[in-house]
Amino acid sequence: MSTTPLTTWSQDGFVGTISLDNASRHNALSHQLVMEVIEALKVLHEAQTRVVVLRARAGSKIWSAGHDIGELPVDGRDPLGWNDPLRELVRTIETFRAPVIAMIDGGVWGGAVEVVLACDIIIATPESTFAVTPAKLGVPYNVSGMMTFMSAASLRIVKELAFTAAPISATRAEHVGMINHVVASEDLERFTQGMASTIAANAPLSISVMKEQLRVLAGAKPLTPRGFEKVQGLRRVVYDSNDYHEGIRAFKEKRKPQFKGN
Ligand code: LCV
Repeated sequence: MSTTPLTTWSQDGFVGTISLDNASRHNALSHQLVMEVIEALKVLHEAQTRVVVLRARAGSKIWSAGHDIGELPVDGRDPLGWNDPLRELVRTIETFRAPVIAMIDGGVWGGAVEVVLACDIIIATPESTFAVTPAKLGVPYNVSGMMTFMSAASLRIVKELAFTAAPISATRAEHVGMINHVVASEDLERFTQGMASTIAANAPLSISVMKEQLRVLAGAKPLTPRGFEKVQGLRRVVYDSNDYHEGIRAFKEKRKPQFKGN
């Protein structure tokens, strides 16, 4: 693990800001970067922060390239199991006491889309895009991640994003209700800070309770134990497959993968 920090954070009054800052890897969600964000959230929680803005350093062309593909396991282990740092980050954001606003200017890929969708409010520039990539890499997706997607968009949109793995523009994402606002790049910070200040001036306890109520209610989907075991077990078919290895190999070799469906 590098000792150079891959993120920065700050607090101004009741508003906290966490900035992804690893341009050379397009803010890929490596173990280190993710743990730094989780740590920053813990510190901001202790500091009574009432709203957090999660952003990339100004000028980043890519908000985040998603899970660090170099860190995906190739030994038959579940790539996105319960203890994966990315899963922990999603849970930390979802259960963070105060709202987290994702401020996006650039491409958002793979697991980073889930991180963004786990945030409470999403504000993006028209140039931003969102790509759901497991099918491009041959990776199985986790069950709670699927639920995050289903809470963020209609089933039809989730299917299109998941099956094509193609980026969706911020304008379309706003149109289908996946994100809150599309704001021109030059107005993004002012607009986001304005919303953060509005939230910070409101009653924090009322907001944190509503956030938790909405999280519990949105996740209250009836599912039999057998149904859960089925959707969870299905994932193994993918991470045990040749295509899973091919997807990761192809990315590392900078070529198009040749998927065979086994
Ligand atoms: C490690 C990277 C990455 C990266 N990891 O720049 O949701 S799931 O299931 O799919 C989950 C498992 C997941 O989130 O997987 C990751 C999904 N992400 C992607 O599919 C995007 C992968 N990245 C790209 O397609 C390109 O990097 C984009 C289009 C974002 C930017 O292209 P560009 O030509 O501007 P490079 O590809 O040259 O990237 C710069 C360096 O960052 C590394 C990449 O390998 C390269 O390293 P080198 O300088 O050593 O060649 N990099 C980029 N993304 N996710 N490393």
